Amino acid sequence: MQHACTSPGSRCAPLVLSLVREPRLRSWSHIDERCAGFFALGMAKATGIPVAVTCTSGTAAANLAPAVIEASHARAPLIVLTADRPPELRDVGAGQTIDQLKLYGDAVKWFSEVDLPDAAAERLRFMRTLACRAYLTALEGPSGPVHLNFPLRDPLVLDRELPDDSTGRANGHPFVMREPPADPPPARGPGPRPSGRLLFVAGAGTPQPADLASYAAEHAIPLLADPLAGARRGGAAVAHYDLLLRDPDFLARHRPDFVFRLGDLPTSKPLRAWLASLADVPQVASDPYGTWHDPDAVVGLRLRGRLPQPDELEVEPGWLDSWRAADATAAAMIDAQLGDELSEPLIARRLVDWLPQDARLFVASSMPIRDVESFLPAREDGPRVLANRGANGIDGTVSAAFGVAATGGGPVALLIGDVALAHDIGGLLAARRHELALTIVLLNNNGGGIFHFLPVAGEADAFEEHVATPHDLDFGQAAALYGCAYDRPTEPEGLRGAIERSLNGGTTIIEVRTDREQNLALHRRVAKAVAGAVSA
Ligand SMILES: Cc1ncc(C[n+]2csc(CCOP(=O)(O)OP(=O)(O)O)c2C)c(N)n1
Ligand SMILES: [Mg+2]
Repeated sequence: MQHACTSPGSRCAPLVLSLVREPRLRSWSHIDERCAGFFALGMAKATGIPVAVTCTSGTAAANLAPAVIEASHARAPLIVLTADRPPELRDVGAGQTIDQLKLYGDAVKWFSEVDLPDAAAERLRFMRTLACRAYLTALEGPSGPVHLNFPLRDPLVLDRELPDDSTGRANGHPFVMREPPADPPPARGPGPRPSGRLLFVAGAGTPQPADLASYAAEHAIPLLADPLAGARRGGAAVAHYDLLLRDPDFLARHRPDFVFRLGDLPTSKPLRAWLASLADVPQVASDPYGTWHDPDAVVGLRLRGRLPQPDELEVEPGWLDSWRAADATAAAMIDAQLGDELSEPLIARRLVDWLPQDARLFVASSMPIRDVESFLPAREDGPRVLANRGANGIDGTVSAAFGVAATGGGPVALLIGDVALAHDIGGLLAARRHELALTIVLLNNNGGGIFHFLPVAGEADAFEEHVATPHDLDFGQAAALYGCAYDRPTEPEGLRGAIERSLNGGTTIIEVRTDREQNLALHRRVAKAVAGAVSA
């Protein structure tokens, strides 16, 4: 373990002090437990290594729930350490006491009510074993959150010396070590022989995405990869499937014979609807964790994360060329339609060009993640894309992005809408308290632009106030309150310059104002132009 997040309180002092005084851990202090949870989540997603998060008793523990739920859906390893009152102080009117047993329900892989600890040798062995078990459980299988609840009695600080503890292993080794999980067997076995028009669909959690991209290119199999898969690259990548698959003509001419799905399902609605309509086409899902992403019940074979063996494949000649030609046409139409005016799709398309190779891009739910999926071109390398797409929440996004920044490595950019930023505005506190740098590109359309794409937009009496929720916030003031720099470019070159300046250090909010209605119209124009050009 490398990182822990703390939040203040009296009951949690023994946990906080233990974490903070452990020299092998870096502890990050947070005021708001919801922010602490998402910050820890961002670190866990970026590193894949379990991160501890601790808090005091009562509603503090409930505030960790959103991050725990996202960690569960996104397979991120979190170790949640909640402080609690001891049994004699539960349900008797003692302050700040709620029922914390199994507080997060099935969202955690494991819950343990920790015994009131004393320092006898056998209790210390139990405690060390418990710690190793929590770590390994969070990490292994599919990764995910675990919850340890600690009843703690006053005085909550040491009132005498700790006895000598000689239970540790030599050389600081873990108390319990476990053999790493074995590789899955080769992906042969039952099911149809893949041949003809093969297709790869890859989402978050795709194992070895670079290998997949080269494999797809080598065997001429179109690869439809969500940017979260890390596989939108190489000679087989089809970047603009979200737009291509809106055209019935294109669908009719590109019916596959065999679909091979890796990782989670991508977000794209047209892609999901299309896969659902291919109920009679053999579909294989390959996922090392056995995650069940099949809302339309069309998958007929599940593999454990491997690709088909090369000698099994027979791919129809010209099949990939047809996809790639359509993708190139789509790209040209997108660029022609977007022109050089600052718009939400243009930023989703070009933001990565303005970031260094080693940057990481965190993308908020709502239109940012959808636009990145639709418009981000295929590229050989470039920023890793991260998001909270396990449970698709707009909450905790700022904190999660700061958590990614806290793990070191290259710079981190966050592409976020105004409602999502307002939701986690307190997350900005991490910039100053932890001196973290984050380039926040804020798409401010004063409300939830996504809802204009949905039928609810027609419910005129309630739509604007209760669904779109305009707030008229002045984010420059938020930047000032939290000690962030602030910029408001109005054209692409200005945005590029602002990003470049921001990358020199510190946290900057770079606000781009857009209009929800115009954004809807622009998306429709692009989709229509792409469909027209591809049909032609
Ligand atoms: C925690 C949570 N609450 C509510 C929602 C529903 N929701 C989805 S998108 C959205 C609006 C987001 O607006 P904004 O961040 O400005 O992005 P835009 O739609 O404008 O791109 C809301 C409220 C959600 N996904 N998560
Ligand atoms: Mg918005």
